[in-house]
Amino acid sequence: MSSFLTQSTGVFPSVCSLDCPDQCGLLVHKQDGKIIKIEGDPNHPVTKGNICNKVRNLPERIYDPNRLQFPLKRTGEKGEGTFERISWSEALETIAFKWKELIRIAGPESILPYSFYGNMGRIAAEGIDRRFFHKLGASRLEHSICSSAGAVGYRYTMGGSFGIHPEDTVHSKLIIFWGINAVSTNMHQVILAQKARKNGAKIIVIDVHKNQTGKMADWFIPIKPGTDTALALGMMHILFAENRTDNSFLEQYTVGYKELREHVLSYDPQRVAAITGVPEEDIYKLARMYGQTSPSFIRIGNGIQHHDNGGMCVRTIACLPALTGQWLQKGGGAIKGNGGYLAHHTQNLQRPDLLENKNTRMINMNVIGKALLEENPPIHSLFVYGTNPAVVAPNSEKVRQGLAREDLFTVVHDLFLTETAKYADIVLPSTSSYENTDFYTSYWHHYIQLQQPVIEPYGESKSNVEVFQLLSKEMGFEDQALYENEAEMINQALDHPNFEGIDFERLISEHYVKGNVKPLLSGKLLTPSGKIELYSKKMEKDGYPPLPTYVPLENDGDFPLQLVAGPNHHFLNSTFSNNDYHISLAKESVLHVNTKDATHHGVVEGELVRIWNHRGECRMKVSIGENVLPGVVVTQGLWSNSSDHQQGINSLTPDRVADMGNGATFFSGKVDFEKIE
Ligand SMILES: Nc1nc2c(c(=O)[nH]1)N[C@H]1C(S)=C(S)[C@@H](COP(=O)(O)OP(=O)(O)OC[C@H]3O[C@@H](n4cnc5c(=O)[nH]c(N)nc54)[C@H](O)[C@@H]3O)O[C@H]1N2
Ligand SMILES: Nc1nc2c(c(=O)[nH]1)N[C@H]1C(S)=C(S)[C@@H](COP(=O)(O)OP(=O)(O)OC[C@H]3O[C@@H](n4cnc5c(=O)[nH]c(N)nc54)[C@H](O)[C@@H]3O)O[C@H]1N2
Ligand code: SF4
Ligand SMILES: [Mo]
Repeated sequence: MSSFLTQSTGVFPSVCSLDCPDQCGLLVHKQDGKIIKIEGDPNHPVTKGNICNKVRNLPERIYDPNRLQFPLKRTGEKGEGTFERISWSEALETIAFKWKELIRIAGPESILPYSFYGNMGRIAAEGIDRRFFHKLGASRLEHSICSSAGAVGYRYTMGGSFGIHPEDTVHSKLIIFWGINAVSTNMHQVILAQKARKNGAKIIVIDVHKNQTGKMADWFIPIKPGTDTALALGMMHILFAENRTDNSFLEQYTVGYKELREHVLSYDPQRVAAITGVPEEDIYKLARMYGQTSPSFIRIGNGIQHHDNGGMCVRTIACLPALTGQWLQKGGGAIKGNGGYLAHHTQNLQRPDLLENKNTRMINMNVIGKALLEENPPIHSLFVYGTNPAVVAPNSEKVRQGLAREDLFTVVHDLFLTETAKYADIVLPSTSSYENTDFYTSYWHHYIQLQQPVIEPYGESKSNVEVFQLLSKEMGFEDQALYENEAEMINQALDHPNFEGIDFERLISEHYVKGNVKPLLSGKLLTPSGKIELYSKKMEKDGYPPLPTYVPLENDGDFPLQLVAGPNHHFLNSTFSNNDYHISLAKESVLHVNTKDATHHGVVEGELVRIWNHRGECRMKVSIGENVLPGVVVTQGLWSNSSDHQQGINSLTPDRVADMGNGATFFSGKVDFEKIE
């Protein structure tokens, strides 16, 4: 038993389990066995006691009266949300009976696990589950909804998810937040940037929306959605033309700068201004500031890569720091994601050897609606955990149609009766991460942390580990790997050079431990040449232009407005959008509209509008002003469909896949709107 559980009152170190780069160290206050308060742990080396309001108010979610306590069986129509309580043994027997039958009749690939990072714990999110589904022989899921286009693009240039050390950015003199709403989504990077600003740094924000982050910038640069590649190429054009490049760096650490120099000649500022909407003089000003200031740091966000051309966009921006030799300066360079530094032994943890058929099909999670409706041979069963596809996946009308199939046997394991769970045949209650043992590796800072159970499981809820072990037993699987405990799995995962000398015991005693992180350019990069690839032969082989190239967004139909529907400050994806307290903080969803478009559409501030396109529709109020460019509309938050505020925004978003990584294209959709009389 965890030592924390034996003490009914006390303060216990914990880690935020949400899908957020900051991965804060927390102090959980417990009284009489219940969490009464959550605050930041000042001892965490990077997050230093600061946390967001969402998690400060997390007890409201953990003890939300709507939280699931018991397994449920559906009694009404799919999607309706009528269920009755059943026992765990009935739930497990029902699932195993159905799956054994499906495996016999249609083969194991007729079963599809569908998951994401509602809990970032390595064992919960991509450990025990992988072992189980490998053994089962289920179809595999391509986990591409979040950052895969950008990750692939960045990898072509830099070899993997390796950027600079966040703590070093206090030394930066120029910080560009590029397509990231960091005030909401990476608040500790903002704290570091504010420190740098006290030392004289300037902060630039390049975004399609002047949101919280744009408002704190020294210079906000509005840009047309999906055109950032052209802006970066325009900057390169000026840097080369005005001899502002670091040629000895380029010579030693990069491949292809001469080809790039020729190539960017065609991206003259006049042409780039026409593409991006950024005035010519601003392109010059930006390029010159970037060329003159060192160290300079670019925080590359997820926003720019949720587009048809998102992979190429990140690949292109990632070339910029090399042009001025920034990677050798403390606080110079970029961060897209730093997950590479804390990569663990995934084979040990996930045990792909348990999967007999190495050709098992792979389903892209971004097209789950289409897959449920059209995949052949069909998917007959879906097991959803750690995600809420009815709300978060694109083109959600299709997703809901797929989930509504009478011949689809769906199981959802979650803490709440989410929109997705309402379509389930069986719902299993999940513990929160504060009830589990797991380890966490940030994709921004360099620390690994341990979560030990602070409270007993809520009601009859069970962790992912327990659920997959019970299912293994029920299925009659005997492999030892399916029954190992958390400490054993953690030690197997940490058997990796990044974690030399770190094991479960050390995580218990130290709680926050730094991975074995080496400076980025101290050895060869993981690109084919070992250098920064401005010209990439590998891209050419993979069917892309070998040099950074601007490709316009796909035609998304004859609608006048580009819709950018991103995260909400008070939610974490759809998490918290079903908790009254957090809804009260977020108030209501609004559509930000430029004054010109509002006039053109005949709407005034606060009016309710219907937004639609060929995929679906939803409703919300308009907020009119100059925070978005004409031709662009923005809304924030993955609200539950059933909340009064709006129908799901993803009814409108495209399920096309991006240029790289089969990534999502949430922000490349077009819409129109009209006033509701
Ligand atoms: N509060 C809160 N924090 C979160 C989340 C949340 O839901 N709420 N979600 C978490 C997750 S899973 C992720 S992936 C991250 C995402 O967080 P971020 O990396 O910040 O990504 P987004 O918020 O999706 O988009 C960032 C910005 O890109 C802008 N943008 C969209 N298209 C373009 C474009 O073409 N060009 C430019 N320059 N800008 C563009 C958007 O207006 C937005 O301000 O946040 C994590 N943190
Ligand atoms: N329009 C639009 N759509 C988007 C985005 C956008 O910017 N705009 N962002 C996209 C991005 S970047 C992402 S990452 C996705 C993410 O979307 P999701 O991965 O679906 O994230 P959440 O909505 O937070 O849902 C996580 C679910 O996991 C549950 N959960 C938490 N802990 C556990 C656990 O330990 N076990 C189990 N079984 N369940 C648990 C939570 O209760 C919650 O219901 O959304 C994508 N969708
Ligand atoms: S959501 Fe992000 S900022 Fe908030 S506590 Fe968790 S890791 Fe920290
Ligand atoms: Mo994400």
